[in-house]
Parts: sequence; structure tokens; C-alpha cells
Amino acid sequence: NGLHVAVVGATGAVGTQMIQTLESRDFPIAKLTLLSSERSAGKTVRFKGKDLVVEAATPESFEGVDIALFSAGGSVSKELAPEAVKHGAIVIDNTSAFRMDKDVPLIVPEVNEAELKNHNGIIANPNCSTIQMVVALEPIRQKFGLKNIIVSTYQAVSGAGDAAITELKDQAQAILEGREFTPQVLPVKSDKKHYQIAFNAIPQIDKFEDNGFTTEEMKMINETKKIMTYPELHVAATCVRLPVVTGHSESVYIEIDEENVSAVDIKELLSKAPGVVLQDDPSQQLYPMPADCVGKNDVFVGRIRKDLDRPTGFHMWIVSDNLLKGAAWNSVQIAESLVKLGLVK
Ligand code: 11C
Repeated sequence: NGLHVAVVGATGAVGTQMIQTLESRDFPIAKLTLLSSERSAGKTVRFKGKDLVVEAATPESFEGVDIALFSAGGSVSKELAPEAVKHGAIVIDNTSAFRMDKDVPLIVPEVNEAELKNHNGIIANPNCSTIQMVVALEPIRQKFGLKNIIVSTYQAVSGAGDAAITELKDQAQAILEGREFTPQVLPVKSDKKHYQIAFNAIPQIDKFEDNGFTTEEMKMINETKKIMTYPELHVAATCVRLPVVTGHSESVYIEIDEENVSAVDIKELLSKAPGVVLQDDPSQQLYPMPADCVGKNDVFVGRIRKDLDRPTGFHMWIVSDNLLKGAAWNSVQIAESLVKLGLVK
């Protein structure tokens, strides 16, 4: 009894978390197929006390699969997600390959779960930094209206994959031991220059676009508007990479529609919001930090305060495990929603 689930990118930073999340949520699985590139095929991964062998992904791998979770990079998704759908699977894609396609729902269950019923085989999982922000801001939009978001991010290296984690650790060690090193991965492996990440902050995540924003910043802008079905919303983002392994943080300034709303009103609202944990007590120095959020599925919010000059302006600090709510947990949560809504055959 249960579903045939496939994980594509099973050995990567997100794929590993997807498998652990499927296990910890006790998702109803009859068969789990683990897929990867040729390079990682043959490795074994433990699931529910058994070692499963990872196979190289081909179009035929999806025969009989009900749900396929993809996190092996955009080009793999572009090539194999349509094949998986042809073979009858519903694809939950964690890459940016299909996110802005009109007929692909871009889902954060706390915000727009109902849109799952419009899917045509592929469902997109948003970018990690977008997800945690919309989970915190959608309840505010619903209750008080929202017209402006200005966000600066403090993003962990695991967002850039295992090679970036290794680079941070190796560099930190080299610096402490007084050894030379050559940055090779961050900010973007395929870009012209690479910079030190250990003991540094890099204001570039993904490549630059012609408008001066990076692709990561444009993802936050465009995906937020799509998820909230709110094209006129003003969103501006500055995305920065920090020497943190896991847990993205965001300093967010918003302007709401209603006047006469207090910081206490926002705190009360968020204390009951789905997927949100309020950690906000300056008298106790209580606020979210990435080190406390690792391994947790929630979005943590604190430092909520009213702007000193603008009556509709508020500031806050939003932190979440980028590999879980930002990726693996949101994808598995989408799968749980599909089952709950009776959308899986
Ligand atoms: C990062 N947000 O932290 C990126 C990683 O579109 O799913 C996720 C990229 C994506 O580097």
C-alpha cells in the first residue's frame, strides 16, 4: 500500500534531505526509486533501515512512478521532467526550470495549496529565499494588505550545493592554518571570477542580469508576485552570501495598506500563522538565528518593529532552514497536499 516515489538528484544536498524528510514524515511509500547522474549511480542511500542503490536517471526510470521529486539542476529537469510526466508521474520540481511557466503552479502550501488542482503534470517548488519570505508575509497581506517589500538576504552556502559547503570549510581551515587557497565555486561556479567566502560576505548570488539585479534577486521578485497572484506588488531584493552552512536569513521591510496597525498586531497574527514560529522578545534577546533553525521545518520570525517615520512600514527578520522549508520539506509538503486533496491517481 502506498505510492511509487522517485527522487532525482538523490545524492545531492537537497536530495539527501528529501529522502530523510520522506522517512521522517512517514510518507506513504510502496516503492522508492533513487535516481542521479551517471557519476553518482551505484552509490547506496539508507532509507527506513535498508540500503537502496542509486540508479542513473533515464526516461524509462519513471515507468510506474506516481510522484517524482526533482532536484538535480535545471537542465536535468528540462530534459527528464516531461519524460516523467509522459510516463504518468506527477513531477514536483525544485529547480527554476518551469517556475515561471504559465501552466505550472508554483506552490507554497501555506499560501496557495488550492492551485495544485490546476497542475498539468509539473508542479514547481519555489526558490528557498522566496519560500520563507512568502510564508511570513502572506498572512500579513491577507489581513492588512501589502504594497511594498524590500528584502536583503543573508544566505547560507548550502544553497549553492555540496561543493560550496566544502569550499567554505576548506577555506576556513586554510585561513586559520595560514595556508594559501584559490576560490573556485562561489559566488557562481560558471561565472568569470571566484571570491573568498570564509570570513567574508559576497553580494552576488547567481549571475547578473542586464537590469543590475542578480538572477537570485529576480527570482525573489518574480516568484513572490506569482505565488501571491499579485503582479502589481512592489518587490526589491538584494541577495548576499554569508559563511553560514545552512539557514537563510532575511531582513525584510514591508509597507501594508492599513494604517493604525501596531507591531503587536503583526506579532499576534504571525504567532498563529501556519508554518511560522514567532521568536520575538528583545527583553530576552530572543530572535531567530540560522544555527537554531537547522533541521526544523518552520519559518522563524522576529525583530518585528514599526518604522519610525512611516505608519504603514514594518521591519522584520525571517530565518529558515533553506534545505528543508526552502527545498526538501516544501517539496514533500506539496506531495502530502496532493495526497490530501486526492490529486494522485
Ligand atoms: C541559493 N537560492 O541559495 C539559491 C539556491 O532556484 O532553487 C536555490 C536555487 C533555486 O544559492
